[in-house]
Amino acid sequence: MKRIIVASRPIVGQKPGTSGLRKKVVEFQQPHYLENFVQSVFTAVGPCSGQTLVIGGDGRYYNREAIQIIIRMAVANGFSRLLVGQGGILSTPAVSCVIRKYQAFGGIVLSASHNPGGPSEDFGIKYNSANGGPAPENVTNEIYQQSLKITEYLTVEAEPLDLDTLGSLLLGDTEIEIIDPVVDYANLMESIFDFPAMSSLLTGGKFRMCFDAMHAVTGPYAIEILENRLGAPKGTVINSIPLIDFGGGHPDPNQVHAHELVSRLYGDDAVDFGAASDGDGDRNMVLGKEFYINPCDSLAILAANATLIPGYSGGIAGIARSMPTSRAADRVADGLGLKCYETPTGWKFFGNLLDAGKITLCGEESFGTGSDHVREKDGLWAVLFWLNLIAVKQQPVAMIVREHWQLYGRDYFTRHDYEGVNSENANKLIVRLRNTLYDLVGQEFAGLRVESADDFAYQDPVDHSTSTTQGIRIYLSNGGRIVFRLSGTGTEGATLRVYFDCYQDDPDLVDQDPQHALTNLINAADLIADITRSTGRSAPDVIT
Ligand code: VG1
Ligand code: CO
Repeated sequence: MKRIIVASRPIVGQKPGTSGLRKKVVEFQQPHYLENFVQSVFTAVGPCSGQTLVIGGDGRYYNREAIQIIIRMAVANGFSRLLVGQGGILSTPAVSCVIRKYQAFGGIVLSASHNPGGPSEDFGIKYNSANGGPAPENVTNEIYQQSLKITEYLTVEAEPLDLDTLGSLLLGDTEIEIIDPVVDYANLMESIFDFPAMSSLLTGGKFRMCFDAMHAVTGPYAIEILENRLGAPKGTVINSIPLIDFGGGHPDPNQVHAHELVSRLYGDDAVDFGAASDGDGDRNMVLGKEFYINPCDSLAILAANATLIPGYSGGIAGIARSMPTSRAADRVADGLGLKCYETPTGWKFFGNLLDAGKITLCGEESFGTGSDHVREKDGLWAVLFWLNLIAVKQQPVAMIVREHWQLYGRDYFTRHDYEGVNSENANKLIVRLRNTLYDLVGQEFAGLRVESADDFAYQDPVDHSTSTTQGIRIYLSNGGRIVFRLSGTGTEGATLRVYFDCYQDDPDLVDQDPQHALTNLINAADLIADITRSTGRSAPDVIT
């Protein structure tokens, strides 16, 4: 095995976004592209010699090739041990679990999450730190700085390794272990939830569920946990085989993209509970019979009922939600006498709060929910939490949610996405809003007066680092809120996200369609930001 130093030059545009670096596959396949980024990571977080690194991905196109490249570079950079998921597979929460369990130095996750996969689709890479969580902003900034001044990278000459056979091999002085991608994660789930109670629910004959793995990474995890360990009938997990192009689908667990699952929740033969996860297994959507649970409500309900779950029976320390997420969780925190933190979008902002023990549960409106069991959002964990809750409460999903609304009131929520918008126009829209924020206050739009408006800035309560320009917030006279921000995960043009939420505490008015309940906010947003004209779209591409 020969160690080689390859001369290279900076490549523009390697700035990590909301969740790592995401680009089209062809961009990653350019000479030195992946290598430059990986070397920038190792240089930024190093020295790496003698350390353990976890490597895995969601199985999408280019996953295996990228893993071979990263293994060779990790060896050349001095790591003494690599833990690689069999077949190159490790879900995002499983990487987090494995890093923590084996006290690794860090991990590399290969995924573009919910973005489609395939030769002309998306790829991504993300670095996770020793706490198992996405690298915080100071680290991602340093990685970017390194990418701007790189002159060479280190690798070794070696044949591609067999990623499919479990066991250990040596490359130079580095021990490479091909690990079972599922077992550590499944054991962790079994330590948190009441598996006997959930198993009785799933095998009792009265309750049926369907889990849609969307041909992405959660298939093997869901089969092992739901069908093998909990005894749910074979076929409970659909689309369970990870495919490099996700079967041509869009592995985003919402009602638009998980339409096969949604159809199983309707009609005469509807199942009682449905769930789906995304490309890399960190998102979740949960559904009851003919009933959709908004992720903001899900977080609030899990928090309100946490003590019913063995892993949280001693109570929770606090809650956090991303800023655009509705304020439903805040009401539960209030009721429990706990603090609810409001963070910028992206899981990396929860890391310090979790590490410091300030929060136990956290979530985002974008189908992300999690707890201090790992440092990533965790799709299957959320599904198992709901199953455990149903097993204890012995109530249908819809009843659990409606009872919650009766008790706390309902925070109506919806998000409108305008995808693939001209970047210049999208940026202009945000800048225009930012520059006119103070003039907006007092003005009326669609019958609602603007009470206050700001551009969200966050100071981390633990390390006091600040993050500015995290989204424009506009508070209206009906108690409603509109948030505007641009996506940091897309690979084509810009995606404008507009978030709406409004509280309703009249028990007779908590069962409306959110699009209806939020109509005046939606109309106000168009007037405030001139969305139709700026995007050239008469309606959003995706509504969640
Ligand atoms: C989106 C979501 C954000 C989430 C991020 C990563 O980011 O809005 O809440 O944390 O995706 O999720 P953005 O910048 O596009 O709005 V995942 O499942 O892609 O790791
Ligand atoms: Co994801």
